[in-house]
Amino acid sequence: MIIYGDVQSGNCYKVLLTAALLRLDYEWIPVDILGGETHTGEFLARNPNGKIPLLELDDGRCLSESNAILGYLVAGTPLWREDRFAQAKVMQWMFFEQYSHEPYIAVARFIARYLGLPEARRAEYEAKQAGGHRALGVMEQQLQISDYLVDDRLSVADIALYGYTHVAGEGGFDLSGYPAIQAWIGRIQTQQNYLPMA
Ligand SMILES: N[C@@H](CCC(=O)N[C@@H](CS)C(=O)NCC(=O)O)C(=O)O
Repeated sequence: MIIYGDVQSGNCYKVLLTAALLRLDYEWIPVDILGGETHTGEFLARNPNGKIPLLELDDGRCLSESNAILGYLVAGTPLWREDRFAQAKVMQWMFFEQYSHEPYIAVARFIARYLGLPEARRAEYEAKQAGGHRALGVMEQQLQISDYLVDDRLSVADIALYGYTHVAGEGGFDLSGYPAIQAWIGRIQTQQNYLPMA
């Protein structure tokens, strides 16, 4: 399979980390988002939404949306769950990631890290801080009662949230006030086959 992505992107890193933990083989094709490579005709034929990460299977079928790709990769592995309620809990955290976490933390990080915090986007960057801290607070509350987001075992929900949480500092989010999140980050980093972000 082929993974199209950018090594600085947390959404792409989620896919790379999942592939590493599961020891999956893949070809990596770097895509320059600032250079417009997600909007070429060739790329849009694979993902009409013009975004990475993108997974292309050996038979040519394509899958976009990082968390859908994660779901595809972990099916039938210990990173998914057997129990119906636990499966729904995993999805709950993955939807939370896309609606209540990523739009704040990933976007603030994008403005700071990719764009160099230009004055024209400073107000937007600052407006992202409250929502990001709110999301971190929700995670902190859960991680004070369980080692991982769903039960006491790593699942794909942890990978989905880890992608941008562990680099939240690059978006201006100080994690020192979130001890349970810091401990959880440490637990993920000591997993067998862990792959650090490039
Ligand atoms: N919800 C999508 C978000 C994907 C996304 O925003 N990708 C960014 C990079 S992190 C991108 O491709 N940006 C280029 C563009 O929008 O043109 C996912 O989780 O995969």
